[in-house]
Amino acid sequence: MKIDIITLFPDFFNGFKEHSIIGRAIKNGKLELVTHNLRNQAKDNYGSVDDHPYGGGPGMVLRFDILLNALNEVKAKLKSESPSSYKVILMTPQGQVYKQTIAQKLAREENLILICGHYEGFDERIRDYVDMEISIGDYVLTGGELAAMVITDSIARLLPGVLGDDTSSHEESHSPSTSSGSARLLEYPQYTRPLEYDAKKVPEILTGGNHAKIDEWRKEQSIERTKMRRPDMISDKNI
Ligand code: 6GU
Repeated sequence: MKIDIITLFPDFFNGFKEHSIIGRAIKNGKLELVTHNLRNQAKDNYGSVDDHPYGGGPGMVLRFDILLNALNEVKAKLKSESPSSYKVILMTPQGQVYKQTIAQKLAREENLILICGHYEGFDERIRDYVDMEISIGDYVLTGGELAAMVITDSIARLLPGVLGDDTSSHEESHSPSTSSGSARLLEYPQYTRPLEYDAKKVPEILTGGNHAKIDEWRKEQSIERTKMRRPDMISDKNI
């Protein structure tokens, strides 16, 4: 999978690209992550990429020509320019609210192109050139970069071979349960050594060696936890 990110702040992604699971996925060739500086599209000596909004109002707006040229440059460098081989995603608080099922769909694409907005926004006309608009939640960020990292991270960990253990991305919170296509449960509680510390003990069932019982306990814990913490995620038909 290749992810191209169009941004005014490519340096934001430096730490993200270098460390931990994402860093390793890039080194191992499972993920290619390329940032493109929108500033390189500027036609004047000042490097300006934004301008005042027509009709007046506060703030600056990212220019349509700058955004479109950046997008076309990225597309031209793809291995295949066939529209079926990539998806263009605009990062905006006005987009569809991101969730795990979207991550799972996007993880099947060959190429993603993420466009990060900044300042007050971008010229409306760029919307006609994107396949999808994504928001990562109901709050406003200063720019799309953090959102682009959230999306990249959530997709990268679903790519084959990126997590050490292939099952670890399946069992956890927010993944579809295997028994029902639509159920989403939070993950059960996990424990490791020491067995007892500060008078707090690990539940006995986990050390008894009865794996059927352990599975049953974990499922119950998942359901209880989801009911308590995220009743919006659950309905009786899902269990
Ligand atoms: Cl994708 N961009 C911005 N600027 N703010 C957001 C967002 C995106 N998602 C949630 N808030």
